[in-house]
Amino acid sequence: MATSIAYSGARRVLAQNWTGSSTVPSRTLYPHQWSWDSGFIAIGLRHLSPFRAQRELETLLASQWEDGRIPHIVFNPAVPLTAYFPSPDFWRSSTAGSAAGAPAGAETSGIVQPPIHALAAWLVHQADPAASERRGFLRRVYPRLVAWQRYLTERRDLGGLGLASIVHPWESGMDNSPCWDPPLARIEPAASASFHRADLDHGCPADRPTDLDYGRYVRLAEHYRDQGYADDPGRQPFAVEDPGLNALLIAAEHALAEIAAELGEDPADHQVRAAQLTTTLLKRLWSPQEGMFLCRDVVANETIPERSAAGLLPLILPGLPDDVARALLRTAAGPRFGLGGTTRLVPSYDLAGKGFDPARYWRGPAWFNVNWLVERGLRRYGADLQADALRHSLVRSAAGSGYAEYVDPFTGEARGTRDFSWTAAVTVDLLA
Ligand code: 9WN
Repeated sequence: MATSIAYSGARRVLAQNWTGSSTVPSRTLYPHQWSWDSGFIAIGLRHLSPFRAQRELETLLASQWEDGRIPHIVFNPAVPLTAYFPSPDFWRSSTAGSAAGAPAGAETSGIVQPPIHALAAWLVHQADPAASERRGFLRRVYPRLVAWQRYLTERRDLGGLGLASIVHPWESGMDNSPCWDPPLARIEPAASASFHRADLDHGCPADRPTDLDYGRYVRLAEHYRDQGYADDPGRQPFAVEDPGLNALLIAAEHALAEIAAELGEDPADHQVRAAQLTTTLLKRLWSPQEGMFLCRDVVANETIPERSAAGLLPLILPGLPDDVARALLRTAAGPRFGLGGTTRLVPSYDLAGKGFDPARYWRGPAWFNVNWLVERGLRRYGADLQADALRHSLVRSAAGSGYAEYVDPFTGEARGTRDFSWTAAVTVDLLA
């Protein structure tokens, strides 16, 4: 009974946030289409309507830039500029991004988010292969997904070793993670009077990033925009290799291999790339001392000594060495993340870290998309009992919090906005 209530509640959230061609993360706080949100949303929608799930991804891909990037926001022109900051007049993609091939007929942001999309497309196809084939879904999205991967592996290889770098904290999807504090400390914040934070019209300030963070986000985004969104190595004030984004990049390469094989094409290129990227990820970001992956500051050429849940996400990847997989499972269940012990869900950041805050966004609260990925990772490495317990806790916390954007990792108390789409989507996926 409880699960059927959770399922129908999640279905209601996804229905009310559907705009006709895609889903907003939240009707109030995020009234446009977001890139990695749409990936998670499609993964849930595939159980409710394979057509809507396909449409979700295709709508996003329709605003892909010619250089292959998928922008992190596709703006809805019917929504007033004041509803969300930074708005289209800040990013000016159709003009400032023209050299990078931004579409002329749509307004988007110019930065990106983690590449969950190929995995999402593969899972959407598998939900109803006949419906997918009828619409030629995979055949149409495959070249676009390949171009997206190549943008990340080539244009964003700012460290020169093969991994993709983010050039803005928003690109990690984990905006104010303490991992960004050291590289952000070098950035002169934009004056707070130069912009208006629309997020505070809807969100509680204690749950959101600080004004100082926002000043730095604005400065970095302006800098990138004013260079025409060019990705020249050495010209980015902020460049970080994030294990979360790179884990999804590799998972996407595995998914593309499956898609290629399904289309009768040779999957070898994707398989080789996935294996090479995994080797590089291990060499470059694995910390045997910490028992998890850490971020690397490409500008300062040093490891960032902060532990966030992003460092556990490579658990979703096949082929990790046994000692690495075992250490990741231990770290997840240890005092820093408390899985199966002190926490209900994996927190976004180290419980013992100096920046930990159970309420503030990506500095401690538990997020449902991250926990959905951890659940998959636990299962991949044989920790089925822990995965079952996490699945149960995810569903209970999602429904119990009104499908909150994020929750207190100890109590499950709702934080951020409610009726949040990916919280509902992963609930549907876990219950389907
Ligand atoms: C900036 C939409 C997005 C998520 C991100 C989350 C938050 C935006 C914001 O909301 O970021 O992109 O305005 O705070 O951090 O992961 O994709 O749900």
